Amino acid sequence: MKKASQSLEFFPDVPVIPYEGPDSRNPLAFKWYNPDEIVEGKTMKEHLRFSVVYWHTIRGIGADMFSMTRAWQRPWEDGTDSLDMALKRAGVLFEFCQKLGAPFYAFHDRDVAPEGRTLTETNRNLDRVVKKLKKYQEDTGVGLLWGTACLFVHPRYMHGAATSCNADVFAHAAAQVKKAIEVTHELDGAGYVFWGGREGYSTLLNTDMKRELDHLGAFLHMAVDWKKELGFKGQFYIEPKPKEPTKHQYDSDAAACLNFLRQYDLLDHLKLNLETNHATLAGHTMQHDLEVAGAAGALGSIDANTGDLLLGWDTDQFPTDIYLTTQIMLTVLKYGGFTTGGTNFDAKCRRESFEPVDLFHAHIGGMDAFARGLKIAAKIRADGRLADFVKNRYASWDTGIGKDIEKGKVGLAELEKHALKLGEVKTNQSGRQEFLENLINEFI
Ligand code: XLS
Ligand code: NI
Ligand code: NI
Repeated sequence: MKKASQSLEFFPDVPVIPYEGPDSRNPLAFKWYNPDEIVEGKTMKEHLRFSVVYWHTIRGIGADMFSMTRAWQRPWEDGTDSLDMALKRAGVLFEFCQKLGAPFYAFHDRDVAPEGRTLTETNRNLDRVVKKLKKYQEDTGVGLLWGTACLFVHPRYMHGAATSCNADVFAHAAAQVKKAIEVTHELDGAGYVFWGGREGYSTLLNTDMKRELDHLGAFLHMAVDWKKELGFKGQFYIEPKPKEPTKHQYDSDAAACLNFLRQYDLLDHLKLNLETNHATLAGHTMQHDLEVAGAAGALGSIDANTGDLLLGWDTDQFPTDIYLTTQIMLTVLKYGGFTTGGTNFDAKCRRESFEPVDLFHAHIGGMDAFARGLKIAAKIRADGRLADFVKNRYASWDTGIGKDIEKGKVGLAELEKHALKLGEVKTNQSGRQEFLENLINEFI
């Protein structure tokens, strides 16, 4: 990333955000995120790969289920969805990323450019904006973490896109994804995300689930083929979510996605983009889904947000819980860290936080929370007691019969012989959950 500009255009009252350390009382400074600080041999910036989302941060209006009226002050908006406005907004995104020191952004095709009357006109609009985004990327050094296609806002997708009951809708979605992959390639995106916005159902009474899943599998294969033909080297991801907008989304959690990918022979082509609040809506912790993905070699990227357990829907709040970020970073580090992926703030301010400066407070808080989580996780790993405990807990698998089982050397008959000889089995040592919970708190 190039040196940040102190541009006064869109956020005139906000300077380039400095790192001032934990004692600072400046709300527009980082207390923990120190981009060049080395943790486990890499800079924080390389570890965390922060990304700002176009949809909430640039296009959000503070809407909720009870009001679609703009609540948020964005002085640069002219109240239209024109191409000129779209071109101007690109400048807002890059000034924001530069002042924040976020090296990446992410977008849906329809976030950056307006739909036209026809697909041809829509694609032309997109090309115009993409040209501008490319220029800004070159000027600022801010890069694209991933692109995606919005297959859930337009009413044509009410029954789904790749899982629509209507083949023409499937074709329209395919055309849209083809173009979205092309522009992501043009912008040198590190990845491309498939989130099944309306791929699911409201009632099984009108749904042929098997047929819909087959179509989704075919759709993703077409995308994989197109990626090859295009020479796009970025990583494909699938993003699990159990519900919203449909009652039951097909990509419900990490395990369901992996099973789907395996069933349709797509496992080599897609990793997972895991979102914290989607995992909790599925009844899991984020760390659970990260472990499921990591164990399958499919931990790709994260959408960093958090939910509100009292509300129980996709509130997309900025993450501030250090315990949560510590757990996330423990698993991310365990599986070798991000390569193409990053920490993407798929998060939005509350409706009441309506001033532009709130966007800075929100992202600074999220970045500091992750920086702390990273440092704490690295300390826990360096200390080694947690890892040693887990290793010892499984010690019986490192020698003797355990080793033979893992090596596939024995079957039921040999194990019966072993068990009969033993008579009774000694239990393992205590699981010591409380001791381990206290140990984690030593570092927080
Ligand atoms: C919605 C999803 C969405 C994806 C991108 O809940 O999180 O924002 O990340 O389409
Ligand atoms: Ni997301
Ligand atoms: Ni979400």
